[in-house]
Amino acid sequence: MNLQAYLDIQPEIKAAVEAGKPVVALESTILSHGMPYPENLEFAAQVEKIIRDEGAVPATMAIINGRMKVGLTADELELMCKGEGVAKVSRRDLPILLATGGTGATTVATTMILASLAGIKIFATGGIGGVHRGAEVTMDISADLQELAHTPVAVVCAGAKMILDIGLTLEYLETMGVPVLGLDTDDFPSFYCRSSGFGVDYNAKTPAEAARIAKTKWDLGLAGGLLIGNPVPEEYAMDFNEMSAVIDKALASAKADGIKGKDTTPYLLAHIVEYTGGRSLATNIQLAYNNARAAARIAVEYARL
Ligand code: PSU
Ligand code: MN
Repeated sequence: MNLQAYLDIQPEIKAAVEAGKPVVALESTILSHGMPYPENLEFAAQVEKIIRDEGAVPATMAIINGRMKVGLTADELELMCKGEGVAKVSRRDLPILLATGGTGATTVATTMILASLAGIKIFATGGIGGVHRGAEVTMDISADLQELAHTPVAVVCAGAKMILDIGLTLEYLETMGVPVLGLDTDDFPSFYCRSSGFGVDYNAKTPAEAARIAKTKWDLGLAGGLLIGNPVPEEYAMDFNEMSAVIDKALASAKADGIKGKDTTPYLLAHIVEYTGGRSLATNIQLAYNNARAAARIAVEYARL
């Protein structure tokens, strides 16, 4: 396969990967379809800075004019943040976008694919997609979970939002053989809140321990990734009961508006921001910074192994 026909890796990132230096992958759907403009511009720059301050190289992913981009220029980041004409690209969409010269933002699933092609093992995001509530009827299960089953990347997240059925999401990951670690926590976090009522498989006390578990999985030749839950810092966490009510309201609104498929997650995210008067956006930004920092520390430890 001639990957160069499809893939552009920024020279700094390529050199870091080749030298075994720490690199952290970042997604762009969080920018184009998960956060409003212009708040996402400042966020995109800051998240990259946090990773650099920890001694790792950031690699934000996107599809631009039919090419897979590992690492974006300032102009390309702005294009993703403005989000005009920017598709949401999951695994199924990738060949279509590349063959037709399209432009799109990468989800967790697609970011894992690009990271894996570029040799990047650690990825920071906000929250992952999962089994949606009511999936027993809609069959709406994010492709992110299958990607975790197959693609060797460790994903650092603040858990999953309660827009999902977190219990079923964790069952699905168990079936697919994906280790779910907590970073210094026994509880799987629920994005805005530090716990979800569900536990993790193992509480990794330090970034070094998380890195060692990831390396061990891949040394064994076990396919797929790992999920690392990193709770939002206490001072930015939101009230569990308040968020449960907000999410129920957003879900009811989505149902009334007939929202389905790939539009569901962006619709719910936008309505949650609206219903909380923007407070949820501040939490979202802070938890993603926290994940970038943790992922960079894990990448630094992984590079030492
Ligand atoms: N969940 C969030 N914020 C996000 C997403 C999910 O709390 O921004 C984005 C991620 O890019 C994730 C995608 O991979 O939505 C999942 O979409 P879907 O449920 O359509 O698979
Ligand atoms: Mn879906």
